[in-house]
Amino acid sequence: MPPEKLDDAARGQALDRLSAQGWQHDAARDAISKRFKFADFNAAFGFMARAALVAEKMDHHPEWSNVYNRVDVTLTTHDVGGLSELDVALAQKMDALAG
Ligand code: H2B
Repeated sequence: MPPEKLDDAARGQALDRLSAQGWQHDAARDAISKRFKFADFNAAFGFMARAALVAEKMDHHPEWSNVYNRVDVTLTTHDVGGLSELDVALAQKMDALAG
């Protein structure tokens, strides 16, 4: 089943929850972003390694970059040109992995 773009009600509900966890919505792209900060590079890269395995299992992949202890993540569903449930699910999994 291909993902579906969230409708306005579902997007609003998801963003309410995600913004409380530090995710920001880019309305122009219909994407969410968060900066994760860790103690050091080892912790940041460990998070990326664990998140990469989750992303590959979901077949849903982040746009992200790393500088030392920082990981900047943007999630959107390229196939639908905006947010889908997959982005919400991956965001929640990333938050759980980041502890
Ligand atoms: N990741 C993201 N973020 N968006 C997508 O639309 C997407 C993906 N599509 N990973 C998947 C892969 C698709 O290309 C494969 C063929 O399922």
